[in-house]
Parts: sequence; C-alpha cells; structure tokens
Amino acid sequence: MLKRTTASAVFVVVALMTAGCMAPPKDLDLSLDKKSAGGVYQVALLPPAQAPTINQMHSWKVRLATAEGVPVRGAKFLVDGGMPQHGHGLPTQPRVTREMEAGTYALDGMKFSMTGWWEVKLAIDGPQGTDKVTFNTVVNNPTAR
Ligand SMILES: [Cu+2]
Repeated sequence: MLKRTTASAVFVVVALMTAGCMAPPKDLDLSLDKKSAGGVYQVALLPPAQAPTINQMHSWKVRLATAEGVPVRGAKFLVDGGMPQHGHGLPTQPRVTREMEAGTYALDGMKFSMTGWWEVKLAIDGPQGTDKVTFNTVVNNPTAR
C-alpha cells in the first residue's frame, strides 16, 4: 500500500518535469480574430510579419472594433497571459503603447521564452465598455520548421 503511494507520487513528479513536452490540446481555438468574452468588441491580434523566435522581443498589433465592425478609438488595454500547461505567466510585461491608426494599436514587448501553447489575454477598456478576450497561440521551434 505504502509502496503504491510512493510510486504514484514519483509518477506525478515525473509528469510535472516533462510538462515542457506536453502537446497543446487538439481542439485549441487558434483564431486571432474573435469576439470579446461579453460580445462587446471584435478583436484581432496581428502577429509580427516574421514568426517570432524564442526569447526574441517582438511587436504585435491589436485591432479593435465594435461588434458591428466599426474601428474603436481611444481604448486602453491591459495585457496578461502565460502557458496554461506550465502554470507560468509571460516572461515580460507587454503593453499596448499607442494607437497607430483608428482602432489599430501597437502591442510592444512581447516575448515567448519557450515553445508550446501560450495564452495572450487582453482586458479592454473602451468607449463601449470593458470586456476581455483570450487568444491562443502555439509557438514552434523555428529550427524545426
Ligand atoms: Cu512554459
């Protein structure tokens, strides 16, 4: 009895240690253009032209529109995220720094420190109210492509 408990404890530890190799869920929604959780906004996350490599700083864009598709100006964002399968957050504190054109904002300071499934969460505070949205992205090892 005691032996079995020890064995399963060891298994859990090994499973945690190998979590870095865990594959992302198969049904993961990888859409980068979706409605916010409360349906207030249509939000698009625009990745950098060049696929980001590990541990490199990169800038993304956020395109914010009303549910009807009208660009939303003057919104504020808080950026959060991390790796759900690893239980850690983003290695940097990305910020939406400026509005580049009507409804399109610069998201600077993004960095992915390892391959796998990352969540990028935006808390939106705009003229139509507050809402939030979560995007999923899978970072692959560039050398493996
Ligand atoms: Cu991780």
